[in-house]
Amino acid sequence: EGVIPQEYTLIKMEVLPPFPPKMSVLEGKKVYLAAATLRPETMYGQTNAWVLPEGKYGAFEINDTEVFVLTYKAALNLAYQRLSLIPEKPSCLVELSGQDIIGLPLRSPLAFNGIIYTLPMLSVLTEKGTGIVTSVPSDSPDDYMALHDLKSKPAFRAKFGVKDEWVLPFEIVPIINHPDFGDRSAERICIEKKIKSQNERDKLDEAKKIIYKGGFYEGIMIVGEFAGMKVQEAKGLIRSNLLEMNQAVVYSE
Ligand code: A2H
Repeated sequence: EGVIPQEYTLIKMEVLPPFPPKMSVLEGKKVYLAAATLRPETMYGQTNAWVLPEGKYGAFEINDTEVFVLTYKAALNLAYQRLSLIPEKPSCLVELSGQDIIGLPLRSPLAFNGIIYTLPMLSVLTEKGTGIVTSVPSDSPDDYMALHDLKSKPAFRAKFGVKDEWVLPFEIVPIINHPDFGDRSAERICIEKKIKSQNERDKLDEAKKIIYKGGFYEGIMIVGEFAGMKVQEAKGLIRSNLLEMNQAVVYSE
């Protein structure tokens, strides 16, 4: 909890019906996993969503028709930002664990993949953002290594009940050209740093530091409406579009 407020974009990842039995009370509602991101311009490259398997989540009423799945803490913050059916009070329809939502199929704004799945990542922090993270393995070393672990380790998939078809068909989608690391900068830096798994926290933090500056200040969009534009310039335009289309909301904490 910093002193300087962090402003995120919450991406509304729509849960596609039919819902599993634990979520049957939500039938007829528009249900979204709400993922907090600082990089809305990367949404073209989404391959999945991340949750913490043992994390505690809930389905909270945002208004008469829309429900967000996220942590209680995030629901409380949203309620104070006028995003709750009951003013200043989270309204939870059902409590869910991360394990309960693994495997949910999603449709997420801008993603070239029409349907993506909810998968486990062990480094998701439930105290930060919404506890839901959208995965862009082209540009995020955390996302790249977590997807790599699931793809390369059948036992890891089995442990969390992850089906092959939620993972194996999904490849890196190049979206940004990085001046030094190319258009799959996260993969490139993870290979160079010989990172073996999502558990190598220090190496991953180093990798992030190395690619982010160049990616953001000198990176060029290679897909989407703003292809050819600098990432730095495209970011605000893409964010405004998402907000205007009601495919995202602002969230600060
Ligand atoms: B970013 P900061 Cl492509 N636990 O979105 C772990 N990580 C979380 C999280 C949580 N509860 N909530 C958000 N995040 C991730 C895209 C992305 C992100 C790219 C590149 C870099 C990047 C796709 N994942 O973040 O600690 C989210 O991942 C680099 C900082 O608040 C979010 O943005 O600074 C970022 O961490 C927020 O991290």
